[in-house]
Amino acid sequence: EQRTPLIAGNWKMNFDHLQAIAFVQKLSWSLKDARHDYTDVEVAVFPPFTDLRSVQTLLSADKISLSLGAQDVSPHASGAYTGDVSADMLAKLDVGYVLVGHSERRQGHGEDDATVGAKALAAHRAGMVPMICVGETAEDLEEHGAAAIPVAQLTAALAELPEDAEFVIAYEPVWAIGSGQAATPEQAQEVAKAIRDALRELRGDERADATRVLYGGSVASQNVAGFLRQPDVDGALVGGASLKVDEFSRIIQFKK
Ligand code: G2H
Repeated sequence: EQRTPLIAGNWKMNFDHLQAIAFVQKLSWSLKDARHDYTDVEVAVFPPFTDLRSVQTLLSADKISLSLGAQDVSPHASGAYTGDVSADMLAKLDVGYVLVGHSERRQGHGEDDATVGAKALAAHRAGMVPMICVGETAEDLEEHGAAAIPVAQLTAALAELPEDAEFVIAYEPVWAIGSGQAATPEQAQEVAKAIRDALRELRGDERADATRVLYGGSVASQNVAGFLRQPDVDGALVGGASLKVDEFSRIIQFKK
């Protein structure tokens, strides 16, 4: 198993483009310092749409080895979809990853599994890697246990994607998001393993072994290593703690 750990910062609706530039500039200094020991960790940021062009320009001008992600994408290719942003528009900005199915989209914007799958497909077609977010609510947990809903959400999304499509999975228990109450490393491992087992069934061993499964939900510098130590957890999707440059710098320098 040779999965490069991925630490992704989901900024959500924070930072205008000037703040974004200042943040990435500062982050790049600590990336350069830290990189000597951590060449095998991929770090990504997911800024709001309006910041992407500025961040892209900075990354390419300063040769900063930070991956770029978008928080959403239109399922449609182009046309009369007021307010939507297409996958091609994102791909042209060197966006490598697109979040799909984040619980804040599922819950706050009524996105169902079909929409999530269509968005994942749009990202894939444009040459980007969808980061498929799955997770159970507190009620789901009580009713179905931890793994059933995430696995069902994953299965539905993958039904829309071609067999050979690459993707990343972010397991984010809804009860752990922004609550300060993260899952335990053991809970994260249990579901990450169930997800990988499902991937084996759905896509075969090679894809299952190559696919990164991240944990998200109140990740911070104090708890990140515990998650990364788990055999089936390959990184973290970080929200609130990715907005403070010192804290995010400590997170990306996690020691196993
Ligand atoms: C979950 C996570 C990042 P936070 O939404 O996607 O946010 O770390 O603030 O719980």
